[in-house]
Amino acid sequence: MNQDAKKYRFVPLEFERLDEDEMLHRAQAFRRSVATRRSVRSFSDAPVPREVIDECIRAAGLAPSGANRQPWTFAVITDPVLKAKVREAAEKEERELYEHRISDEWRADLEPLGTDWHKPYLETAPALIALFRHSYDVEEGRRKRNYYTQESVGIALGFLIVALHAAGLATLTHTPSPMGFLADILDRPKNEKAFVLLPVGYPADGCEVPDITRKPLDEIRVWS
Ligand code: IYR
Repeated sequence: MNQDAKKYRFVPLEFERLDEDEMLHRAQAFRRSVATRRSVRSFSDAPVPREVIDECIRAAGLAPSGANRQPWTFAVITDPVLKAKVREAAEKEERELYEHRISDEWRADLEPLGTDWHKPYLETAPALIALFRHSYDVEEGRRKRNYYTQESVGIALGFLIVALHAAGLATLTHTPSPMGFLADILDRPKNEKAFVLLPVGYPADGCEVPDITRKPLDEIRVWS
């Protein structure tokens, strides 16, 4: 299989070697920028420019992926009718989750964040990005394998969240559970599995977020 696959042409890497002061400066600037990113659950209904979202998806599409298979689809939903359908289906699953499926430990862990099954932001946010993972692809009628799809799509999601934040937009990393309804509503092919649903927009006026802390470096990093 794949005996006729051509090797890539190799080209010089575009790479700028920075001096160490500049490296630290840029690392600090990036860290300060991502430090202001928060998961938002209260959105304004103000529309967001399509080209900004497209540009951020372009950035997400630059993420590394197993064998460069790029096993992802970013489905952007702005149609109010579709958003209402998504909300209805998500709330149905989430109600079931919160009322029956959730373990006591999980419920206790979510309690301080104050989340529940109500997901009004799925209609309020001007755009929802449903990210689909291609467990495989179909090429010329044949099933083509993808590799490390969870890792690849997870990295692309990270790029996307950071790109949207850099563009001045807020997101929520929402994982309705289970989320098979997204593929149904959006009519995605069978090889695509919903990975995450990302409401995107501006925070509502007076939006509040929990005053969480992040683990200090000493707790998350070991050198050897
Ligand atoms: N999917 C649910 C529950 C939930 C789970 C985790 I882990 C969170 O960090 C937040 C919520 C929901 O979206 O409410």
